[in-house]
Amino acid sequence: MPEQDVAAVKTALKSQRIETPSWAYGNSGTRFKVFAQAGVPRTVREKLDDAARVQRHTGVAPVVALHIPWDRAGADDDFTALASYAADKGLRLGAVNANVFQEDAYKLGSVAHPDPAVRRKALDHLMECVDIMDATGSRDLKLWFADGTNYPGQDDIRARQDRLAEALSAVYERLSEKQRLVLEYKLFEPAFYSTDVPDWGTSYAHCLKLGPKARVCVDTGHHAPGTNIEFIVAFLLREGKLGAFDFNSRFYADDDLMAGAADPFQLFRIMYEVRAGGGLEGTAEERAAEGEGPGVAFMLDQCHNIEPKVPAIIRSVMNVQEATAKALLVDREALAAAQRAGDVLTANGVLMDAFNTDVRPLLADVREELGADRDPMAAYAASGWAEAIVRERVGGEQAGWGA
Ligand code: PSV
Ligand code: MN
Ligand code: MN
Repeated sequence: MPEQDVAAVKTALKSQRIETPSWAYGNSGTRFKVFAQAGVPRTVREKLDDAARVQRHTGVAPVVALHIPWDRAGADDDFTALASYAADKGLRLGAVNANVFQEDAYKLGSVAHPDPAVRRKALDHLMECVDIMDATGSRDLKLWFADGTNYPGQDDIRARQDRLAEALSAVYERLSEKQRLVLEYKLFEPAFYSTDVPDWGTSYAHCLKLGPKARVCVDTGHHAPGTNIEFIVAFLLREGKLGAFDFNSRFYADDDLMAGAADPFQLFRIMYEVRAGGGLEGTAEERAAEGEGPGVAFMLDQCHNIEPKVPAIIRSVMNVQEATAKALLVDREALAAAQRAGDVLTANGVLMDAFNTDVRPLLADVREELGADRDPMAAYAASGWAEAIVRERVGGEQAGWGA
């Protein structure tokens, strides 16, 4: 590859920002069991301390997404102070995730609930999340609704869409010009018969009606098996409606495993469509600013139930970087020529050549040039952090789902 091309690939890799989820630092589990791990953060600040380690070793993960109320606890309720704490650690606070799925009131839904009092309560929470964004300087409000029904006839599917649209439009109006909402979809779970935002088409249709500040969030674990996620990505980017990713891996359903663990080839295909759609162009600052370019947020949304959390997050960041590097290595001119000529095998070969390239040395150089570590996993293991947090984080209650 010509030297100037390598330089351009490196520049793009250096400007990528991978946002880590505060909840991935805390304890999590399946509905069968949460296995608590020693050294897990007890406060939001301790989650940020762990995130700062991920950033220190990788150099591309300075943003941390919050989940409310999981990250609303005692002293950390002052989100302006929390944002300065993050800044002191070289971090900034990212997407604010609303949570209208863990209270008894939400048994039959939140914003689509048949009872207006429950809908009001859910909307109040969404509004509160925007207040928090004002304090943290966050751009994105991430909305995922567990709303749906378990049995045919349980509720009116159309009426639920009307209620959903009403709430979305109210919160959309509350956003400032610099803020956005990203609407996440998921095929099923916890609702097993109908889900109110089950797929990208439903999310897209709502976002289109709402306006330019509303975009779709693609969680890679939220589709039916065999879904061509890269097609969805290509389509949404073309329409200017791709707002964010929740990256994770799945073998079966919403497994929330480390991004790139189950299917690195799929992650590469997704990142190639992001690149082709202009999602990697510009500086990190330009991409973070509303209205500038495609503005896609690369977030992780995963849970580390059986593996140590901080290195699992480091590994996930590296996996996203590797997929991105391979996507950037695709020889687009050769690909376009083969496509024009209808040369199926050559076109496919161009993509496979990039996918089969070992990009680890290139990424090691990128990290070194960023002042991070060539081998983040080894550097973390040697840092003593894992042992220190086990020693020091004693007493108190560990953070986890619902805490
Ligand atoms: C729902 O499955 C989801 O993907 C949403 O993004 C939630 O906010 C998150 O998981 C909770 O872990
Ligand atoms: Mn998600
Ligand atoms: Mn999920």
